[in-house]
Amino acid sequence: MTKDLSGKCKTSNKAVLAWVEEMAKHCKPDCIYWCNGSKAERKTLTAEAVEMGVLIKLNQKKLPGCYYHRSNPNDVARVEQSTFICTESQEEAGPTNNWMAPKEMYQKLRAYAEGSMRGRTMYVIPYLMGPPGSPLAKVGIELTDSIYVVLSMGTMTRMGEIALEELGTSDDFNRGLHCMLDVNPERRYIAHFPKDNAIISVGSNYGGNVLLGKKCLALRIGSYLGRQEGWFAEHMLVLGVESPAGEKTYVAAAFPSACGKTNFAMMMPPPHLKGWKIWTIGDDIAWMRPGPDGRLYAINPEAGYFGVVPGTNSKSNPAAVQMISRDTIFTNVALTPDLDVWWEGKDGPPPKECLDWKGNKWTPDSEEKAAHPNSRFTAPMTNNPLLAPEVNDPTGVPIRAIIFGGRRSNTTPLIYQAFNWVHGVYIGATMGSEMTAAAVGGAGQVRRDPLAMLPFCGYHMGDYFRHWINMHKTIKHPPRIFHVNWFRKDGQGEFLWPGFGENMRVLKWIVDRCHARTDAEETALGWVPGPASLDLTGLSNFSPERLEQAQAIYEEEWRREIMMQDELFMKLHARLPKELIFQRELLLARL
Ligand code: GTP
Ligand code: SPV
Ligand code: MN
Repeated sequence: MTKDLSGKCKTSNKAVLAWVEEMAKHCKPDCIYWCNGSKAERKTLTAEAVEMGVLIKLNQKKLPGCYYHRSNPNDVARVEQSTFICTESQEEAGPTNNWMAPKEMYQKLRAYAEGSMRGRTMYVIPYLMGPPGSPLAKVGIELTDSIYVVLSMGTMTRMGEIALEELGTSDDFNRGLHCMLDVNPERRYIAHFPKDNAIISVGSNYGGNVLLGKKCLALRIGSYLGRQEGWFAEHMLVLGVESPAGEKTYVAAAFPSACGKTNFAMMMPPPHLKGWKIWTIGDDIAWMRPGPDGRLYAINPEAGYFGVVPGTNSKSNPAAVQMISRDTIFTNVALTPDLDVWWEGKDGPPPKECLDWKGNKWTPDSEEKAAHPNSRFTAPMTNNPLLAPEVNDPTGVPIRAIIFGGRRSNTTPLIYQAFNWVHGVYIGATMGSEMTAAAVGGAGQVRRDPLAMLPFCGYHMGDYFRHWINMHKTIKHPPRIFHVNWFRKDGQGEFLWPGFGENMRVLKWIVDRCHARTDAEETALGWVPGPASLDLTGLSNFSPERLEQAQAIYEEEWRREIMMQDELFMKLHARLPKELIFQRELLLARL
């Protein structure tokens, strides 16, 4: 068992010490380990995780620094039905969130947590979200009995002493408690207490349920604080586009879970546009606030990527292939006999035989998938060959365009631009998308996912729309707003648009629009590229007719779409900004 657990407390912060002591008394671990975030510590803890069987060491010749993890098969994705926002009133959490009174939830979860770390180690993880010294950065402390969480948080955040240094003597830190319990869906709760800046997660050991800096702090608690303090916490990638002339334009994009953020943030332009270059700031979360010059500035609060593995190959995402070839934890992919990893959509042929994500023997004849559709890599951002140097800039980067997008096999065109800010907020608020494996249940069904924040907004969705409309007044030079859909299909069920690196062509039009140097035509939905302004040079098997199909707006489909949007609007009725209802009427009038 535990060999070297000498992690000593390196803080004299009274609030931290008192809280850790209180939680330790309650959870009753055998020992407490304070993470310092050093390389030596990572080495020791990794070796310990291997010894415990939590990780398998992969083939170090092929995959230096890489490890393999299998989660409990009942615990493979976020569980939205177990996620709660515990505000004083249910009204404050709104109709799109599960709610329980804070007192009741504290009581329930404290009972689960009591004594639950007997015989186990409680790890104290101080972590910093955002570049050190950034006015947008925040400190959290996660207490966990999962060594997998420790190692993951070490990659996903700036973990250890750096966070305690940033905190100093302040008591302003997020208090996060994670207890694995027996990893039983019946006792699985991810509970947020926005007023206390606190999170309790029990009964899971997977991704967004337990890496508390990510969805819980950076999005749910973050969005709650952002509304109070005048900033945005969003489910958005952030990237920089460098033109052949060296001009850099920063763009943020909100696509729902498993709808293409990581791929877009790490895009490799096609040969025809090879003078253009993409720089990644972040692939999942953006914290944005107006700067003194009237522009909207964004930081990436994270330090790593927890990305979808299936479909990753040297054609779809060459930068990711390079990034995950070292220092990466693979969760729920397939394991080959030579301790390499495999997944559906990887380069090369499938292995003749391997173990699937559950550890069962798998061959190409097997009916089931070898890798779970929500299998993930956990890789440090410093491995990304496209990492923007600005990622550590405490002031962030000025955003020129915001792109919304969903996964829709019909109805929604490849690209259109909002007429103005409020129209853009309407487009974001009414976003629809087919559900994916990133959350348990409902895969393939279209649902409303406003600004890709349905599972992540820590308060009433109507108030969230209001916040977006109001913020316009504080941003003198607001970003232009766009909507994309990479996933529209033709009559044969094939994607109309080639996607991935070819998305650069759409992004180039967006950037050119921001700099007012390309034309557009007005449609009922918004501005679309003029006849020759979307550059299709060198795109094989893609006729102008196919583009027409990808851009088509069918009145019948849109009338149905607006009816579907009404379901969400009716739910939010009491707090729905009137501006959005006017936008709906204007759209109907234009159709
Ligand atoms: P989360 O981490 O869950 O928030 O997801 P994400 O938005 O970062 O999604 P990601 O980039 O990992 O993509 C998810 C899935 O969409 C993968 O299976 C990709 O292969 C697929 N995908 C991404 N971009 C495109 C595209 O342009 N076209 C098509 N057809 N598929 C895409
Ligand atoms: C998502 O579901 O949007 C993710 C993965 O980014 S998780 O961290 O599990 O939420
Ligand atoms: Mn995400």
